[in-house]
Amino acid sequence: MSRLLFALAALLTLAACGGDEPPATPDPAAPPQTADASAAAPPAFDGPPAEITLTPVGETMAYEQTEFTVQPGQTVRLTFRNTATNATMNHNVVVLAAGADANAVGQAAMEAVATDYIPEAMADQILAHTAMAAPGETVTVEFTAPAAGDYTYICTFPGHFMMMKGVMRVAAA
Ligand SMILES: [Cu+2]
Repeated sequence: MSRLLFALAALLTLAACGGDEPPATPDPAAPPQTADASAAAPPAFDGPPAEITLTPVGETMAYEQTEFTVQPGQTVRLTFRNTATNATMNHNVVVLAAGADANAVGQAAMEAVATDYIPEAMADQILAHTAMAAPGETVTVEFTAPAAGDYTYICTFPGHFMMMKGVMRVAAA
């Protein structure tokens, strides 16, 4: 009996080890990691998340809230309620990394139709982004606030970024 159990155990071990999982090697096709914020990682934050809600100004290409403040390392729940009714007024919120070139990201986004106007080649310049919200839709993204500083956010729907922007201020309370 014990011999049978031993054989069974050996078989199971073999099965477990003999899987065709390839060794973990970095996948060259994997998308680049977002936010090169590792250089300035925020300190651990011990507190409730920041609940931030943005809306557009009527049927225009502008955010009602052009700035908000969160704390370094704080969890940010960023919600965008697209209160527009004009069918052409799609919007999103794209929070840019420190030192990102908002114009370059906005320009590249215009070509990024397949990825909902998020330019994947510029992922290292994007901290976080919501999905694109059609009029009447609400979208949310959750992320960790980076180190203290000012971070621009823009809407990357084609043509909007020059007008539709704001600043996320990260500062210790
Ligand atoms: Cu927009």
